[in-house]
Amino acid sequence: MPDQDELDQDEILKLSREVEAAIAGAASLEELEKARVAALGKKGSVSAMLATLGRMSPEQRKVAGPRINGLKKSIAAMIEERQAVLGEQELARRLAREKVDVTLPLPPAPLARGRIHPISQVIDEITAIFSDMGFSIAEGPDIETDHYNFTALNFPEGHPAREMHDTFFFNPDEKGERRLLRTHTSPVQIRTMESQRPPIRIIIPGRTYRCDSDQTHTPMFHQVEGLVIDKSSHIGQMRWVLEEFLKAFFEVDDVSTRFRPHFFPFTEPSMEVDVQCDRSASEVRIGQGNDWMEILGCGMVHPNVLRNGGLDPDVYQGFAWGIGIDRLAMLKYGMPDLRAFFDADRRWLDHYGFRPLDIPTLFGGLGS
Ligand code: 2NL
Repeated sequence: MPDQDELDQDEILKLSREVEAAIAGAASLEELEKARVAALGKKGSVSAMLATLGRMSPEQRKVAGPRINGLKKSIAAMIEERQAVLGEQELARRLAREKVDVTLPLPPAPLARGRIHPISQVIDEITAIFSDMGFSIAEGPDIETDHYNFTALNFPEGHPAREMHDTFFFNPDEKGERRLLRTHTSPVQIRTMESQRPPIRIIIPGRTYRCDSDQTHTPMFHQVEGLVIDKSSHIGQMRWVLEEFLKAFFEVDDVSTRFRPHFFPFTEPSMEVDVQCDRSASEVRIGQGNDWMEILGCGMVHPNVLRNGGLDPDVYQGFAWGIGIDRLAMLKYGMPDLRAFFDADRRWLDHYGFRPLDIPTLFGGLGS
C-alpha cells in the first residue's frame, strides 16, 4: 500500500498529464480557454486539488502544498506558451483569408458614373462652335411680359400669330397685366439690344414653352437663337455663319443648304433653311444625299424690331435665326423619341448620356 505522499504524487502526476494533454490538444484559442477554465477555473481540477490541502495534516501539507502550487504554475506557463503559438497560427490564417487582390478593377467613382444629359451636351457643343466664331452667350428670364415676347417682336395686337404660339399665360396681376412663359428665346435679344450697343453677336440657348404635347412636341422644349447687328450685316454673312455652324455641329466637311422664303413677324425677308441629307441608311446623314430636311428658320431683323430695341434701322441692320435644340440632339445622336428626354430614366441617361469630363471643344472633337 503506497503511503499518503506517494498517492498524492501519483494524483498530481496524473492530473498534470491530463491537463498537459488538454492544452496540447487545444486547436484554437477558444479550446485553450476551455482547458484553462477546466484546470485553473474556480471549479477546475487543479483548484479542487488545492482545496484538499485544508483537510491535510500539517506535515502532509508541507509536502503536498508546494507540489500542487508548482503544478498550478507550470500549467499557467504551459497555457501562456500555447496561447502564443495558437495566436500566431490564427493571425497567419486570417492574413491568408483576408488578402486583397489589388489587381481587381475599382468600382467607378460618382464622377465617372454620372452622365450629362444630351440636351446639355448639345448646348455645350453649340456654345463651343459659336464662341469660336466670336459670339457671346446671352440669357434671360423664362417668365416674360407680353411686350418682350410679342409686341416688341412685331406681333401686332390681335395678330393670329399670337394664337399660333399656344402660349401659357399666368393670371393677370392687379394692373391687368398677364405674364407668360416665353414661347421663344427672342425676348432676350430685345433685352440685349436695349442694354448693349452694336456690334452685337450673341446666341441665346434656353428653355421655351408652348401648350402643345404629342409625339414630336413637349410643352417645354429648347431653342437656340442667334442675333448679329452691325452697320453692314447682310444675308451673305448669315448664310456663311449658318453653314459653318451646320458643318461644325454635324462634323462633316460640306453641307448643301436651301433657303426657302417663309414668314416670321420679326424678320423681313424670312427664310426656312433645308439641309441636304441621306435617308437611305437606317439613320439620317446630314450633308450630302438625295433628300432635304428643314433644320432652322432665319431672316433679316425687321426694321420695327430694331426700332423697338432702340436702334435706328437706317443705321443698323441685322440677321437672326432660331433652331430647335431637342431636334438637333435627336438627329445627331439618333434618339428616336423626344418624350424620353424628360422622363428622367436612369437607364436612358446611362445609354445616351455623356461623360462629365469630356467637355466639347472644336479641337478635341465635339461629341467624343
Ligand atoms: C424657328 C424660327 C427664328 C428669329 C427666330 C429673331 C429674334 C429677334 C429678331 C429677329 Cl429679336 N429674329 N429670331 C428669327 C428668325 C427665325 O426662329 O423656326 N425657330 C425654331
